Amino acid sequence: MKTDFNKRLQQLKEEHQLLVTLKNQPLTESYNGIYYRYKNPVLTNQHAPLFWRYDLNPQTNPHLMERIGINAAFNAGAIKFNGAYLVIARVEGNDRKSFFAVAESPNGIDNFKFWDYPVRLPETEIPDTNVYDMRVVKHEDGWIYGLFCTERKDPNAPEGDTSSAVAQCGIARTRDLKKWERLPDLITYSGQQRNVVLHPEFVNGKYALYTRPQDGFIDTGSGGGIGFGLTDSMEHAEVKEEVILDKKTYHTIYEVKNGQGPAPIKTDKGWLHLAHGVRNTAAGLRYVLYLFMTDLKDLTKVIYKPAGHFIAPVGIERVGDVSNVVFSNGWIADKDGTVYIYYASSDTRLHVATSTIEQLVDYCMNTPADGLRSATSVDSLYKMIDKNLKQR
Ligand code: M1P
Repeated sequence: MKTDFNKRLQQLKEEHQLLVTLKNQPLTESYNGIYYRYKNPVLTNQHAPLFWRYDLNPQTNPHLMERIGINAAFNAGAIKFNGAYLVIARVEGNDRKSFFAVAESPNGIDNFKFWDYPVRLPETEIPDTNVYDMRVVKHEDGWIYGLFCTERKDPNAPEGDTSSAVAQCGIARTRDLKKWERLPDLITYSGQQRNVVLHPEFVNGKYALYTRPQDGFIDTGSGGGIGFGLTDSMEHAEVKEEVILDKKTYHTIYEVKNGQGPAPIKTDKGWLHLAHGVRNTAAGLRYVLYLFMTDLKDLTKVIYKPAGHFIAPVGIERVGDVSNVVFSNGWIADKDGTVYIYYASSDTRLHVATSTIEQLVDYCMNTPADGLRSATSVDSLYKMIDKNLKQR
C-alpha cells in the first residue's frame, strides 16, 4: 500500500503540536495541602521532535517510518535560565542509551518543548557507555555544573558476564546549557557512585558534594546513605572523606538505599532536601520521594525529617519500564516562593508538582518523625487525635 507521505506527515505534526501545547491543570481533588499534582506529564517520549525520529525526506523515507525511536523522557535536572523553566531530561532511545536534552517551558507546568539538538556531551578518555540523571546547579563560582551518572562495563566482569557495570559521577560545566565542557570524573574512595549532587555554595572555601557510596551497581552493599564530602576543585574533583548524613535504615521507606535528589534549596530555617528512598517488596523495588532539612551552618546535621514518603507513585505513575518508581533530580524555586518539583514516574515520563517553600518547610518541621516502630507511629496518631478532640 502506498503511503500518502504528506497527509501522514501533516497528521503527525498536528498530533505533536497538540501534545506539546496541551495546557496542564493542577489536580485539586487530590490536593493534600502540601503540593499539587498535575493532570498531564510535562514530558514523554512523544514530546521528542518529529525531526529527531523521522527522516522527513519522501525520497529516502517513502513510508514515513520512524527511524530513531525514543523510548522515554524522564529523570530531569531543572534550572530557571533567562526567565524560562528548563529541564535537562534523561532521554532514552529504543536502543537503551540515555542522553541529555533540554526542554523549555514559559511557565514550568506545560508547553515544554525540546531544543532542536540534544546535548552533545564531551567524553573523557574512557568513553561512557550510558549517561543519566543530571543534577544541574548554578554554583556561586559562576558556572552551571551538571553532575550525572556515567556507566561503563565492569572491566573486571568475568567472561560471559554482559551486565556487570560500574557507576561513577561524571562532571560537565556550561555557561549556556548548549556548549558543555567535560571535566574528569569525580574520584572517591568508595567502589561506585550514583546520585552525586553539587551543593550550590562554597563550604569553607571548598566545593561540597552530596554522594551515594555503593559497593555494587544496583546493590549498595555496605555503602549506601546520602554522603557528604568536600573537594578543593571541580577541575580535578576528589572527595577523600565521605560522611553519611542520612543513612539507609531498617523498616523505613529507605531501607535498601536512598539518594539525594536535586541540590538543596536554602531557606531561613535550613537547607531543604528532596531525596529518593528505596525499599524491597515481593513485587520488586519501590522508589518514593521524601524531604528532610539540614542545618544552615552544619550541612551534615539533619534537623527535620518527616516520617515516610512525600510523593509515592499513584495510578498510571506506577506503570512503566521500571514500575513502582518515582524519582527526582530537579526542582526550581521561584523568587515568589513557588517550588516546581520535577519527578519522573516508572523510568518513563516526567511530571511536575507545585508547592511553596513555606509549605515544604512547614511539612518538614511539623510532620512527625519516624519512630521506627509501630507503637511510636500509634503514639503520633494519639497526639494528633487528642489535640483535635480536645478542640471539639
Ligand atoms: O530505576 C529506578 C532508578 O534507579 C537508579 O537509582 P538508584 O541509583 O537510587 O538505584 C537510577 O538508575 C535511576 O535513574 C532510576 O530512575
